[in-house]
Parts: sequence; structure tokens; C-alpha cells
Amino acid sequence: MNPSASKLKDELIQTLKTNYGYSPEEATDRQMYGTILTVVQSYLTRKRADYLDTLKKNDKKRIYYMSMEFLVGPSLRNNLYNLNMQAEMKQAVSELGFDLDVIYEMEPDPGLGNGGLGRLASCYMDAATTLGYPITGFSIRYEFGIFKQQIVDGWQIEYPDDWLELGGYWLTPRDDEAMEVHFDGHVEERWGERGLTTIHRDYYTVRAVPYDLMVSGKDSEAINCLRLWRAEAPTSKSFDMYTFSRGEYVKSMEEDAKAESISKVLYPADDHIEGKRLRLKQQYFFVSASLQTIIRDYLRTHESLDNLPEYAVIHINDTHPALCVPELMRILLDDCGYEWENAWEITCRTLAYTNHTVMSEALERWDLNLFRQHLPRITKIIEEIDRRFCKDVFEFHPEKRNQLSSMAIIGDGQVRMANLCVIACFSVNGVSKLHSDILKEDLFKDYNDIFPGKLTNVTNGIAARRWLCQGNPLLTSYITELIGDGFVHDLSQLEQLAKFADDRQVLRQLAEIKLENKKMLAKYISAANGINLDPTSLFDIQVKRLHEYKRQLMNALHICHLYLQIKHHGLVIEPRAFIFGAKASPGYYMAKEIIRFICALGDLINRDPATKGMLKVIFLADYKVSLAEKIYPAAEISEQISQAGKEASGTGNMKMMLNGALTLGTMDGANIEIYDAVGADNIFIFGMNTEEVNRTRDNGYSPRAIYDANPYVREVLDFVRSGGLDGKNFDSIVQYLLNNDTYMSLADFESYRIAQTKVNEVYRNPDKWNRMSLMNIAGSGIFSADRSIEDYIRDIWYK
Ligand code: 26Q
Repeated sequence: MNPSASKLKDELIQTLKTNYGYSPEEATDRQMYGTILTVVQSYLTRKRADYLDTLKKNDKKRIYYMSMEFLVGPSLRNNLYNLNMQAEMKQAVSELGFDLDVIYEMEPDPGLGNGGLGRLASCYMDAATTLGYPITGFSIRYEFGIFKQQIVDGWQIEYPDDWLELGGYWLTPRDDEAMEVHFDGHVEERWGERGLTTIHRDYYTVRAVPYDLMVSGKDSEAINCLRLWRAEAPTSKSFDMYTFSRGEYVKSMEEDAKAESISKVLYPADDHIEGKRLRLKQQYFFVSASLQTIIRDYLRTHESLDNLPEYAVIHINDTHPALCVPELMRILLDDCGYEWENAWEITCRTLAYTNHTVMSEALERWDLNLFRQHLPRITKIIEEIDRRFCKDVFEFHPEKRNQLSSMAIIGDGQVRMANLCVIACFSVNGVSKLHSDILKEDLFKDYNDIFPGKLTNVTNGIAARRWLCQGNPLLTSYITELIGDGFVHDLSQLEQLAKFADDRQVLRQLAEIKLENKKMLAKYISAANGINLDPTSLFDIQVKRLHEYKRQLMNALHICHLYLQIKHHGLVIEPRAFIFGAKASPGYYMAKEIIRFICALGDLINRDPATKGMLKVIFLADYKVSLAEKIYPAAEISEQISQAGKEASGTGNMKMMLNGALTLGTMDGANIEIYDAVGADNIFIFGMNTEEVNRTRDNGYSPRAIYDANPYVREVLDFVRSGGLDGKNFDSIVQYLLNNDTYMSLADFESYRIAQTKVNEVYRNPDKWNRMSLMNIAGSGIFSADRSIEDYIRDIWYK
């Protein structure tokens, strides 16, 4: 039974008194915020206790989701929504003289991830919990999440994200469940009664303290847990006494700081991988602490680990937690005394892996010497896995002997994490049809030949209850009016909306709702950027991490082209607001130049009277989950313009479609499945497909020939080169496009330009546009994270 508003009110008053010693009249927003979170947290805790009781009674297989990133986003509204307490809490809070919407805005956005991969992990926690599966997420309690971004004069400036001060309310420290993780030292091998045994000596210990974040599900009994590890120096007094007694007080403090640095900060890169020592320690730290916990819990109710694969599946989210493979082996061999063959079988049958990229610079490889120095025992195990794998291939797959040097785990002095995962895990999946096909036919082809059936696809999905029901209440209530609320738990029911495709009344109402949402976004932008947008202009959105392959630059070049056409050639278009949001990896020079370019373009265009009323360009700083929630409901064009074959899936594309935006995209990632769901008439597709990209690359891509042949391209580049953007120097950009652009923006420019012309034409015809919009909402059901989770359950986790 849900608590009534008056019961909640009483609880808030009591909690406020106990925690702060104040009455509601005396309390600040900040104190009320703390009070509300405490009350909600206590509901979650009690519910969790009940759920744990039910779990004790059944031996349902547990799912462990290992991920270096969980982009959880704000939790208060999500939890109230899931617990069906939103209205009651709003009333209770308001009767005490506060505004729940103001409190919502106070909550920090825990940025424990970079982008898509981290957000996916959180969407899956939500969905699996709603569906009642026992899933536990494991990650790191970064003291600082993804940096806060400010834009000063077009330059990205990074600030630390100190989210714990207000976000820490959701975390329950569990000192009683702390673990120890061992680094460095050396291994000793000894022959004895039990054959060869291995002893790890002279290691140093880092203490891993868990902080639990409870995850609720809509109308669900289940309350699951995201366990975040914090690194600390070991508390062992003897160690401290020893160092202190020798007067090494400062040295002892240094050791503490060294241990704590492991969970200090999230690496803000999702593009190219630098072999950073601390990152490797982060990976082993959270993998080791988590696996020890899983095994210890399992052994509380089971005699041995023989049947572990029937009761537990450990999912590796990209290769970042790939050390699960050797760590599970280590526990089985060294801690539990298993023979290699049995340990290997248990390990392989317990672990599953999802790949999220095919780009070689993003595939994790670690220096073997670095490995050996910090993880001596783990290195030995990996070497043995590799030796046995190579031997097996040599013997049983002689046709692959020539491929062995690329298939091996260790090569060129490096440990290749993807190879380790593919060799060990019982399942390897890509995240969209196209991506999984590329894995099977290209990146992992040789493994696919020797491990038939291991590679599979699970197309990504999104938490529609967050991205539609909570984020877009106006649209949600209208959909409910039209088709009932069955879509909340079964998103495929949105297809019933298709029957209103020619109902002008419905289409008008949808347009009205979109306009309202655009007004709200315009209000935010006016406050944040000081620029007033016309809410009736077309809102054209590209929000995602900044990366060359995502081609924000191509979008910007086209805007520049429109500007020049309007200014000098009398072009008239439907008013359009181009809105960008993107963080660049701090060390990624080109990405930062692209941001500077977009901002310079905006500065020029937004104050030029020649384009007034027709063109606006906005760069929104600090793109994050909570900002995304404001943007998606207002989106009309969803820019998904990556070079074909590069975006593994994309999930922003799904979120915008669900909110009625039309996709302008290439045949890449999940765009292809969006195309399949809505049909060619309801999407704007352009550009080379994967095959054409490969062919163009192989035949020699010549950007200069395009520059010579295409007057529009020439006009834009000449304009930029000649200092057209307020005299600012963008040689870097021009040189890049003409010499180094691996992602061939100029090759797709013309087809992009034509697609944009079509967008403009259709926008002139509101009935047509609104019909397309409706068909997108109606077709978005398959992108529910509930569907993805059911796929994982059926094809991988409970197969
Ligand atoms: C690795 C080592 C060292 C430092 C950083 C990293 C690192 C961190 C994050 C590497 C990659 C990432 C994130 C990748 C990511 O977000 N990939 C996206 O995953 C989404 C969910 O599957 C897809 O929709 C996107 O297409 C994909 O780009």
C-alpha cells in the first residue's frame, strides 16, 4: 500500500526534526531536500529487506552486471515514480511550504559514466528490476564523475564534478562487507602434495568498501542494488604502528593517499585508449572486490562452486571489466583449489561479454610489462589461458594457424582484452543488428568460425519510463488518453497509435504538445545561453559525446552553408534552431576545435540580422542526463549522422524517436532498425552505407576532388579559411577536412545537404510532418530496455 500524502507529511516532519532539529517553517530547501531523500531511502530500504527475504526462498539465477560506468542520472523523481508516490509526495511537500519541482532541480546528476555505454547500464538496471530479475550492478564510487563543462569563448573548460555532497544521500556505506584487493609483489610457485601451488607474496593491499545504491522498478517487488566500491588504505593497525614507530608518519599518509586515488576520478575518455596505470588499477580493483563478494555470497548457500554457472551469470560491459576472466580463474585455482580444466569450464560458462565498438583505437590493449608489475598472478593466468588457446587452435583448427598471431591474447608485448573476452566468455554480443554482423563478419570473424553460435545480437534499448513517462508528462498523458496506459509496461502497445495517423485532431494535439515542450526548452536556453529562440522554429538536435566519427563537424559545415546561401544567395528556409550538446575528452584536440568551430558559427549567425528569424545555433554546455531529459521532449529532428559502420548502436536516436522526433541519419547502428520500424517514408536517410564507405576508402578517398567539384563545399571552406568566422583561425578544421578526415564528411556532404532540403520541405507541411512524428512514436516500441532485457534473459543469461 502506498503511503498517503498526510502520512508522508508526518514522516517528513519527524525526519526533519530528528535530522536537523527544525520545523518545516524554519527549514531551508537544502534541509527539506535531505529530509525527502532520507524518507524515500527508508521506503527503499524496507522494500529491499522484503525482497531479500523472497530471494532467500528461491534459487533464481543471479545476474551480475559489471561496468566501469553507470550513468544513473537523478534518482528522486525516478524512485517516486516507480513507487507510485509522486503525487502524494508533491502534495505533502507543498503542504509543508515547499515545491517538489524545485527540490528535483537540486539533485545532482551522478555522472559516473561518459555516455552511451554508461547510460545503457543504468537503463538495464531499471528494466531488469521492473521485470523482477535479481540483478546487481558493480562499479566504482568515483569521488568525481564526468567533469562539468563550461564554454568560455568557444573553449571547453573542465571542472571537477563533486557530486557526493548532495548525491551521497542515496549511498549506504557497508563497511561490514569490505574486501581486500592485492597489487604488485611477486608470485612463488611450489610443488607439494596438491601439485603446483602458487603464492602471491609482498603485495600491497587496498581496502574496497562498498557503497550501495538501491534501484527501484515500476510496480515491482524487486529492489536491486548497484554496489559502488570505494578504495581505502587498509586499516591494519600493525602496519600503521610499524611505520609510525619508525617515524614515517608522512610516508604512511602517502600510502593512504595512493590507495584512495584508485576511486578518485572517472576517466573522461570514450574514444582512444591510453594505457594509464591508474585505469588498470581501477579495473582490477572493482573486478576483484566484486568477484570475491559474488563467490563469498554464493558459498554461503552452496557447498562448492561446481554449479556456479547455473546460479550466476557475470556480464562484462565492454572489455573494461575483462579481468573478470583471470580473476575468477584465480579464485577457483588459488582460493578454492580447483584444477585448471574444471576452473576453466566454470569460468567460461559463467561469463558473458558485450562489445560496444569496432574502432581499433577504442579496443583496449595493455602493456604486458605494466600488467606483470601490478598484477603478477593475473598475468601468469592470462599467459596460461593464451598458451592453451593457441595450442588448441593449432591442433584442432589447423586452417587458422596463419591467423593465430592476431587471435592470440598476447601479442606485440600487449594484452588484448577483447580477445581475452571472446575466447573465455560463453556469449559475445553486439548492440545492433549491423554492429553484430560486423563483429561476426569482420572484427571477430576468425573466432566466429571456431566458436559457432557464440556471437549474437541484442539490440540496445532505453528506459522508456524515464525518457517518456517521466521526461515528457504532456505526451505521456495524451498517449494514455488515446490508447490507455498499457504501454508503460509494454512499449510495443505504442503501435496502436498508428490508427490515428490520419486523424487531424490527434496530429494537431501532438503538435501542440511539442510546441509546449519547445517553449520549456527555449526558456532554459534563454536563461543558460542568453539567446531567445522562436519556439515555432524547427528544433534540430545533435546531442552526444563529441567525436570525429559522429561528425558534428558535417552538421556545422551544413549550417555554415545555409548561412551563406541565406546571406548571399537569397535562400529562404523554414526557421530553424540547431542545438548541440557535447563533451569532448579533455585531451582530444580535434574534438575541442570542433566545439570552438560550432560556437564561433553560433556567435556569427545569432547576431547577423540577415538570418534573423531564420537561423539560430546553440551550443548547450554540460550535456548530461538531466539536461537530456529537458532536450528530448522538444526535439523535432534527431541528427544521427555518424559514418556508416562506426556507431555501434546509438541510444539517443531511440530516445528522440520515442518523443516524436524524426531521424535524419545514415544507415548506421540502430538507425537501420529505426528505418525498419517506421519505413522509408518516416525517416530521412542519406549518405554512404557501410559497403560504400569501405569501397570509397579502398579506392582512395579524395576530399580535394570533392572540394574542386562541389561549389557549396568550396564556398563554405573558402569562407572559413578566409577568416569568415569573425577572423578566427580555423586552419585546423580546413586542413583536417582536406587531408585527415578518416570519416569522410565531405563525401557525404552533398547527400546530407539534399536530405536537409527535404526536411525543410516537409516541415512546411505540418500535417505531413506530424503524421511522420506520430509514426515514429508508434514504431518505437521495440527499443524498450524491457525488450532488450528479455532478449538477454532468453538468449544469454537464462539460456
Ligand atoms: C577505456 C579505456 C580507458 C579509458 C576509457 C575507456 C572507455 C570508456 C568509455 C572506452 C569506451 C567508453 C564508452 C563507450 C561507449 O559509450 N560506447 C557506446 O555504447 C553505446 C551503448 O551500447 C552505443 O549505443 C554507442 O554506439 C557506443 O558508441
